[in-house]
Amino acid sequence: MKLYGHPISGNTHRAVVLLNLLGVSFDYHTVNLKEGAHKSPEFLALNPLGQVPVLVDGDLVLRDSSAIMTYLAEKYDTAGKWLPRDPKRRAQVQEWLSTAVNEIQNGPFVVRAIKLFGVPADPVGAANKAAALYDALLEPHLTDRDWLVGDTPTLADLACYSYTARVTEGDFSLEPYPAIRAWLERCEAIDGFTPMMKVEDMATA
Ligand SMILES: N[C@@H](CCC(=O)N[C@@H](CS)C(=O)NCC(=O)O)C(=O)O
Repeated sequence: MKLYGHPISGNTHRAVVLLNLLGVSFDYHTVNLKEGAHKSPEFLALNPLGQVPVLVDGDLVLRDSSAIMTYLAEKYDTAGKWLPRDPKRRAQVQEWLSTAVNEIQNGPFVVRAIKLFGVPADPVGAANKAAALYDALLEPHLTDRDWLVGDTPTLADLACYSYTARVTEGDFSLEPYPAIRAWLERCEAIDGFTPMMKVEDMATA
């Protein structure tokens, strides 16, 4: 199993955190985004979109963090701990996986990408999308529960964690969101949880 990714990519982090929680060994290949390695012919042959992460398992090539998480859970999480078998719970996890690659990608991800990588996008629009997501959905949802789905952490929490934890790197404050901040701390306390590298640590790595 090979994972192509980058240490400060939250989409990569989603895959890494799950691989480690499942105890799956894998070869990690850093794709140097700064030098444009993700647009090289070799990498585009793996993912024509030129994005990380990419998971390669034998002849299977997956180019989407949610698909990677679902695949890993289907293959290795035989007890259904991270991806519940119960249809209702499973659909609820799927709902958050969609939120991770839609609303989180369009809001918190973009907020951070503008600040860190100079991605050309509207900073006010992205911040408004992040605030709308947190105000209307995440903060109220977490006010009276510990985890996004059910009573234990699932793929839903792992998928939504990465860019929410690092949205502050885009100068977006989580101060108004006590329930979200408490949930992030609970995620970080999961036994075997792999922290996501901070940009400041990347600079000195
Ligand atoms: N839908 C993809 C999105 C992946 C993505 O946006 N990757 C970013 C890094 S976190 C990337 O490679 N960006 C480079 C580019 O788009 O040129 C997923 O969930 O894995």
